[in-house]
Order: sequence, then C-alpha cells, then structure tokens
Amino acid sequence: MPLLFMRQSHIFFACIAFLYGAWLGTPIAAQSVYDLQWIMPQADCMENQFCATLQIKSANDDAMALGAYTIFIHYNTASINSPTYTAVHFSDNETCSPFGTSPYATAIFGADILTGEGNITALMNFPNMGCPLINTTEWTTMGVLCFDIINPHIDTNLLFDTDLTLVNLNSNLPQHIGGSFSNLSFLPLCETLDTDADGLTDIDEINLSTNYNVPDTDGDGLSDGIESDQTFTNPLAMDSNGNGNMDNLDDNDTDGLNNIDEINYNTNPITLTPTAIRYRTAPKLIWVSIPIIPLLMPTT
Ligand SMILES: [Ca+2]
Ligand SMILES: [Ca+2]
Ligand SMILES: [Ca+2]
Ligand SMILES: [Ca+2]
Repeated sequence: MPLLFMRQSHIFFACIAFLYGAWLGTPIAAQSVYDLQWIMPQADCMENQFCATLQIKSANDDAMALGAYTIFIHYNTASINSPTYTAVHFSDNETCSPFGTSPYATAIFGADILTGEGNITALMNFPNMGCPLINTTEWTTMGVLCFDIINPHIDTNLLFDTDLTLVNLNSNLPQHIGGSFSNLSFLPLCETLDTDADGLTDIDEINLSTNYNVPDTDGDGLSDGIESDQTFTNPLAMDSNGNGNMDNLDDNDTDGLNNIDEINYNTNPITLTPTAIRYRTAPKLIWVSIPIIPLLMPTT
C-alpha cells in the first residue's frame, strides 16, 4: 500500500518550534534507538473483537523525542481482519506544543484486508523540537488496534515490519533506529467461549488437552465439564481408576448411585449427600388392589 507522505514546512511554525525548543532547552535529541511492543491482547465475545495495545520505549540511556512516524504491521487475515486504530499519544490528541496545539497531525491508519498489511502514520504540523519525550524505563502507549475475530483458533501473528517502519520522517531528522520489536503470537479466544457447550471454555480445554469441539473427549458418557468439575475423573481416560468400569458407571462416593445417575439426579457424585441417600433408599411404590366391601345397611 503506498504511503502518503506530505512534507509540511511552514516557516512560521518552524520559527515557533525553534523558539519553543530553545525555551524548553530540549531540542529534538540526537539519533536514538526505540523498542516497540504489543501488549494487553484481549478478545471480546460480545463484540467479537480482538484488540492489542501498541507501545514504544527508548532503548538506550537517553530520553528521545518522537517526530513524524510510520509503523508498518502485518497480521494473519485467517485469524483477524478489518482493523481499526485509535491513537492515544503521538497524534492530534497531544497538546504539548506552544499555545496548546498539537505537534502532530491526526494519526492515519490504513490496511489491506486481503494481504493483512497496514501502517500507522502521523506527520508533524511543524518540526518537533522536543515534545513529547519517551523515556527509557516506561513504555508509552501509542494507540490501540482492534480487529474483527475471523477464527479464534488461528494465531493472530501480529507483526511489525522492521524494514518499512520509520520513526522521525521528513524534517524530523535524524531518524531513530529500530531496536527490539516484540511481535504478538496469540489465539484471539475470548474468556467465555465454549464451542462445544460442555461447560469448559476453549481456553480451559486447551490447557487440559481436551477437545474444544467434542463435549465428551474420551467417550465415557461423562462430558469434559462434568469430569473436570463434578466427578473429578480423567476427561482423557474412559476408565480413570482402572477398575474395569467406564467412568460414567463408577460410583465414586459408594452411595449406591453411579456417577451418571448422580449427574442425572443432580446429586453430588463425590459426597454421600442426604439427597443421594434418599434416591438410594427410597421405597418403591407398590400398587395393591383393595377389595370393595359392601356397606351393611341397617334393616328396619
Ligand atoms: Ca468446551
Ligand atoms: Ca470438550
Ligand atoms: Ca468423558
Ligand atoms: Ca473419563
């Protein structure tokens, strides 16, 4: 995607910037090294959105000023797509310049939804003479990038393009040098997603090595969620204790009801509860026939 560079060199603004920089005593620093990272990856089930936050930090010992920039990214369109960008800093939100004006123009974001390539670009309203500064110990948030989730089980593979990314463009020389760029390998799974509706979220199932597409991974008649949270049997083995019975027919608490009956009766399969006792000991109903005895009426 072609990048739109517009060189803006207003003498008036340049003079103000020079005076402002002199006033601050912090003209734009010499060439410095910067790091980039994605943090706080989050997937939202309700909105079907995945978002990540873009941050920057100075990599060497000196604080650095950020001039015009363009950050090129790449993402996996099979996982996420249709991105939108919301700038937090280093955009027209920043009002550190004289008279409360922003040194930056509005941050522009564009992406090719077929290839998954995009760039975040902000030009300067006038050359940056020292604001804002990026220090070496704290990451500064640039903005938040959000996508529609296409397939939550495929890696986002959100990358920085180190060859095309540039910080300090046009009149903001010298260009800073890219240091460490932390890419984001992430499954955009939201916390509550339970694809097979077995009571375990997909995230839980990945951690347990059960199948998030199959409610009863081991086929023993007890769902993965029930084995994990109620019977505490192995969801990956049909006969957890090796006694020859499938887990659904075992009677873990030896109260006379096997596990599957306890689940069906909504009783506790690992504790002998009064409810379970009642089911176990309840007398069966017996139908008996009662002979009809004719009423003896007094005779007169
Ligand atoms: Ca599940
Ligand atoms: Ca499952
Ligand atoms: Ca099972
Ligand atoms: Ca099992």
